[in-house]
Amino acid sequence: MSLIATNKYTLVVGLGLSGVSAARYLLAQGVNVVACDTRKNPPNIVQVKQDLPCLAIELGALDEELFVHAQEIIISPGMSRKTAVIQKALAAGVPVIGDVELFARAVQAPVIAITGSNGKSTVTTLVGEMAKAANISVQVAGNIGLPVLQALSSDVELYVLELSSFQLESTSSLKPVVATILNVSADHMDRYESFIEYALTKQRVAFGAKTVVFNKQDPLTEPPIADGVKRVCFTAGEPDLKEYGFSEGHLVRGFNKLVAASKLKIAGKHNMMNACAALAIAEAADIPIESCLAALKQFAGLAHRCERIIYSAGIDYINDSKATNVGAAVAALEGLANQKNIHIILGGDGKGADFSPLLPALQAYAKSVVVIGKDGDTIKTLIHHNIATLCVSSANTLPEAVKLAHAQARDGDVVLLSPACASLDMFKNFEQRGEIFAQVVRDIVS
Ligand code: UMA
Ligand code: ADP
Repeated sequence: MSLIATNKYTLVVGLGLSGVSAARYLLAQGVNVVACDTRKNPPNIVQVKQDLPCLAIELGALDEELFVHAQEIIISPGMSRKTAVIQKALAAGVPVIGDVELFARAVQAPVIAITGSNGKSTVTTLVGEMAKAANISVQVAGNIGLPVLQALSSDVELYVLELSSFQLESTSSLKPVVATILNVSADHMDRYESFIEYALTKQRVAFGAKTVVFNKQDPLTEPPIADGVKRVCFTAGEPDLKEYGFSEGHLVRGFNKLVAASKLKIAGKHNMMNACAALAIAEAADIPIESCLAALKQFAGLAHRCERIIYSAGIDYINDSKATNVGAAVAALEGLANQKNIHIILGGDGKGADFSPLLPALQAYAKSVVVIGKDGDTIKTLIHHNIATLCVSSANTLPEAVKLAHAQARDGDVVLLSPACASLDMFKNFEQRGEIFAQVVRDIVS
């Protein structure tokens, strides 16, 4: 408390990427900033202390006094608003906002805001590429990795932001030119009390939006919005006039064929949805369709998302490490299978998920399953009870799991890492999990 005895201060909670960017931004504006983090050693703390010598830092157990006396709190996305000290501060009347709200207060250029349970990074990147192809000075940022405050610049003509539910919890005045929820399936059930609470948090993306782009097949993606807000929709099926969708092997707008799916470098039904969403968003942001189609034809997808590592001896090895929830793993099974030909590696930290929505896709498309990680046994038991004929084995490590899947695979099969779980119980992040998978696959087949 001595740090703050006499001063008015803004409290930054969390010293990860978002917290450090918020502290840096506020200090540059002459604000008195105190930062705290429950971790005794948050990442890069030595560097942060060196770069921001004026930043007062408190590490370890959170001090309630620091919270209730702050003028404003900037909360990091990884920290829940339900944390006791945050609740105390809110009760004391202290505003609690996130880095995206700070960004919203400062930003001048239009913002496209993209959320959803799956496909955010893919669609955000694709829309960014479409804007680039139209020679727009565009900046992609947010949950995709670059904190929004670090992306603020007067040179930017258009921001394309990927926003997580965690970020949306503490954002209320972004007023995007286009807002979209791509899809809603259960995720982060260790943070939200119910699926509805999670879905409603996603709907915050549409606050003050000029146009809302929604998924016609997923009612939770269409938030209640005021009269006068434009709506554009996309679908995986045949669209109505002025809608984006899929018909006779083509992406279409109404009856108008735009591009054959076979001309694209991305594949799978979920990616066709993503392409339609990106086209609908781009139309709402006035990006010319010719530029959009040129960018779409070039777009090869992102690493760790249904990424082919190698095709060897008639077997496809696919890294879908970014499938950190059940919906993404179902999309991979449905998108990659040719009848029952998939050997899938599942498991990790399920974040409180109900895995049962995996069962129909496993029943239809999986030839074998290997489970790993914290929730591997839960998945194994669920499958044993519901699909007794499906062979499920356990592995202690990912390399062991890859070897087991490989040993069972035959000509025409797919070996797929699509864990339906977060990676943090066994790996630094999903990228490391995907890289280990790819390395083991290469070692095995070479
Ligand atoms: N943490 C503590 N104590 C604290 C503060 C944080 O233990 O006092 C923990 C959190 O629980 C979390 C970790 O530290 O496990 C990082 O949290 P953070 O809020 O400091 O995260 P940042 O480094 O600021 O990164 C965040 C997003 N991370 C989260 O929302 C958890 C990044 O998304 C995002 O790229 C970055 O801001 C820039 O905008 C990552 C993510 O996993 C990729 N997002 C989740 C997802 O996609 O499912 C939502
Ligand atoms: P996010 O940023 O929302 O996590 P990504 O584009 O990084 O989305 O993809 C994450 C996972 O979701 C990958 O496994 C990918 O194959 C899958 N995925 C991508 N788009 C969709 C979609 N429209 N529906 C379901 N799953 C999807």
